[in-house]
Amino acid sequence: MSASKTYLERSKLHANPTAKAFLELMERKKSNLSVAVDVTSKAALLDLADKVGPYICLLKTHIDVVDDFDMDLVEKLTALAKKHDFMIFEDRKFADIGNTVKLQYSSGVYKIASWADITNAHMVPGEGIIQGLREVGKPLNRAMLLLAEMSSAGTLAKGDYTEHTVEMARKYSDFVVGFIAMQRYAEKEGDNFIYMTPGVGLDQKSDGMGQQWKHPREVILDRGSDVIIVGRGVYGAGRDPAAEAKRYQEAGWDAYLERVHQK
Ligand code: 5BU
Repeated sequence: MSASKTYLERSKLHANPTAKAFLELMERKKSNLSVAVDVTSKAALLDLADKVGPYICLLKTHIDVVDDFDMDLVEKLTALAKKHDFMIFEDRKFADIGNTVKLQYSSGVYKIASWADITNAHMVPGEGIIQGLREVGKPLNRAMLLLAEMSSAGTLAKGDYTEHTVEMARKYSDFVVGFIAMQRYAEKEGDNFIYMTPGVGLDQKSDGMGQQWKHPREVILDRGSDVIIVGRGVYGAGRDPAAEAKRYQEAGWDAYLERVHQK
């Protein structure tokens, strides 16, 4: 599916209901911005989600960093998702054998499958990880991304590893709807993957701990990704999260418009 097609055109061709709805939502809301809300209290998380909600297509959580997590948080987050029209992506990065990830996805304190529209996994364990997660997620109409590459310096997810990950996504494309990636890959006929890229910032290049930030225009226009994932660029010290989210939304959307009009 060429990068020059609109999100709406691509949504019509998608078989996975969550991916289809997500692509439609992006077009309706004119947003390819996902905000990574890495804060450690329930109140701060809800406050941030409410502030950035109007500008995002996807809220990315690390639910296990919230000190006072409870199911009430999940209820309130899903209510905010309805109010502002966004989806929720739990960036869980599953990385175990199929049987274990099945339990981690469905059970425990977080019961991720019960509320997260999208989650993700590493391919390190092999194909069984997809089979395990798919058993739980497919009946619930959930979607998954595979980590094909990472944004951090020295990442080992590259070359053959990335290529193998793409092959596995093709094999299970009813549930694996895309990638965490740093660029769009060469596509085969029938591919309709959604690419999401973390490590995005308008003002800074690095955090001194291996994170590498790229400009939204580079990510969407030059590298052909579909969604920019932004954390501290939006809510970092001294920033106004709503104003920053609007700024990133505009930067991401302008780059997308330029891309699809470049046919
Ligand atoms: P930042 O504050 O914009 O650097 O936050 C980036 C978020 O994306 C953070 O939640 C990371 O866990 C997440 N991330 C990443 O930075 N790089 C990756 O390769 C992957 C996820 Br996968």
